[in-house]
Amino acid sequence: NRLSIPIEKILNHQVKKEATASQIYLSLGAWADSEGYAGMADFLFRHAQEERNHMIKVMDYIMERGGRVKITGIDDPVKDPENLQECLELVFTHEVDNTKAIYDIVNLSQEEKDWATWNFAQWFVKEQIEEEALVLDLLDKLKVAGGTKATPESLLYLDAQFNKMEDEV
Ligand code: OFO
Repeated sequence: NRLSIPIEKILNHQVKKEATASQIYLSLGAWADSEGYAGMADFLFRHAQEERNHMIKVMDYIMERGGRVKITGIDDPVKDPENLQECLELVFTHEVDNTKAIYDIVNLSQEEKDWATWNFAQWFVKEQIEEEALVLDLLDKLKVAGGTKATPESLLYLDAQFNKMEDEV
């Protein structure tokens, strides 16, 4: 059976959200690079690509179910952070917001008894657990290094660690 109108709409909304996420990571990556955090910039740019892959995953699913993908404009990304702490907090807030959007898809698919979409959304439910945990881990590392009071030496060390962060899907 084809996607219902409300499910098609919420999935297209998610296509835009993933594109916006990619834009946010690009923007924060550009900020990190300009501040000299090459490792962090590299991590954020790689993650921007990951968000784009998420967008395409949702698009593929819409098309597979006989729906119509609608590509819209993307909102402006967040404004530049003041420091690394704020940068990571912005990323975390964004991921929490995305988790809510995924839960909205799960709820709607349950209401509509669209179990294929419900099942599809579970991949994202799991992904969000990983993404939130990853950012919390980065925030923890920064906290150990002294947070906003971290010395340049510890920030340099930390930045090198970010560069080594594993890529995901
Ligand atoms: Fe950051 O995750 Fe997409 O969905």
